[in-house]
Amino acid sequence: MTGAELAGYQHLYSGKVRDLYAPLDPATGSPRDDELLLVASDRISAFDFALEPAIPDKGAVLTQLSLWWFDQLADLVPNHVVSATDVPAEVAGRAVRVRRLTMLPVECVARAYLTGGGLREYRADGHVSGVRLPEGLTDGSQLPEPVFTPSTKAPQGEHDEPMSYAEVEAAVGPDLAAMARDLTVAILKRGNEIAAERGILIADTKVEFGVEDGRLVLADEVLTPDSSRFWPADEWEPGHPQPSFDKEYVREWLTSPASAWDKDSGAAPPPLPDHVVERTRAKYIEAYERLTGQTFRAAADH
Ligand code: Q0Z
Repeated sequence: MTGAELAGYQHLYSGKVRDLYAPLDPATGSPRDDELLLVASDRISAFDFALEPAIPDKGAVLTQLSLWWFDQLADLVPNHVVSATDVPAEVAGRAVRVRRLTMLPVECVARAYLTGGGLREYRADGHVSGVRLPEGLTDGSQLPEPVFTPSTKAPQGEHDEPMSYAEVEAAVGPDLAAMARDLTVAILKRGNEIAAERGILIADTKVEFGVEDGRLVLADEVLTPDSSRFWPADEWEPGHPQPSFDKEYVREWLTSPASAWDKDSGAAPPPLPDHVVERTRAKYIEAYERLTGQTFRAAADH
């Protein structure tokens, strides 16, 4: 359910798995320019396709996990959260009111383990985002230190392109560039310190910052499985692609003969069977419960 209409809010935008609204001023009926409502849906994507059906409670799990991380990171960086409770009942648990900020025009990525686009860059010339790496690294290798690997914010449906650090400096100025780099790396380090105790590795993460009075404010979602690669620590074995903590069953089924789907055909994937939906839901909840040490409770239905 996209739920484009929310009483008291103007729908602004829908991404593949989330929706953005502006609260309406009750006095004037016009959209406020100082706050937004971020709503996480239960939609899931894989191989760049939105899949069906939705994963029950995924939006709430990711929203609650992000809120928990904002608290864990509060001594490193202020965040955009206004309220997680002053939201419409039909999106309770999966929506957050936030301060509307001027966003940095950069996807701030840090990598602690080598895979994906970072691995492709390393294989080409031994560097990732301008940083020279040791020889002999392979898919899944831990990096000596997390590396800031920023990228462009591509329009929806297009892929983000790597940006050099000099391009980030040119886009936002050297002071904000340095703050964004240092904070992104610090967030991933803190994330991994906490996650390691719970058997999860965070290979890489993408964060978004707003600017307020010349300072950076952590916005959007943070250290969720949709913005980061979570790997089960006990299965970590460099040398091949690592299983995804959350989407392993989805990817395994979609690429198995059981789905009869060819991911390179351009055709839309078939609907996920119930057992894949149920096991995937359980993985999201397991990630939340392992990381936070709290039992996940779904909000009552409305
Ligand atoms: C985030 C996004 C979507 C959720 C804009 N605090 C902020 N101030 C200004 N803009 C944003 C934020 Cl978080 C902002 N996004 C990404 C899209 C649902 C988040 F559809 N876009």
